[in-house]
Amino acid sequence: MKKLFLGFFVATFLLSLNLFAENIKEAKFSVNMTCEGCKSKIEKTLKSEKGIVKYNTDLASKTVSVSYDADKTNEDNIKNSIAKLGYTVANAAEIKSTKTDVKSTKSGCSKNCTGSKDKKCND
Ligand SMILES: [Cu+2]
Repeated sequence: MKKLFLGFFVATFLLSLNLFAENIKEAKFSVNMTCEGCKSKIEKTLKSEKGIVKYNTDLASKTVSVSYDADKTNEDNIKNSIAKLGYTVANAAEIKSTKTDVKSTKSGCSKNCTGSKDKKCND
């Protein structure tokens, strides 16, 4: 009887470990991307970034939404990898509190960027 109880306990424990194996979190950033080129540049980086489960970049609202595995990466990592491309990145929450206007700042491809939504910047 004791063995059965122990077996049940171990099974429950293993099951719960499995359930919480993936610690998925969501983050939303405001990024000063200006054209399709910026968008694809950022998407390429997110694709190669480890721990990212899902991402969505929206040029119209200049936002990047990411779902990530919190055991493998964190918000700052993702933020930094976009910033490394030359963009200004702010958390959606930070924008509200500090009123950082990311949208009006120069973008990472501003040298070559056409500034047009439809035209690609040549980098
Ligand atoms: Cu661009």
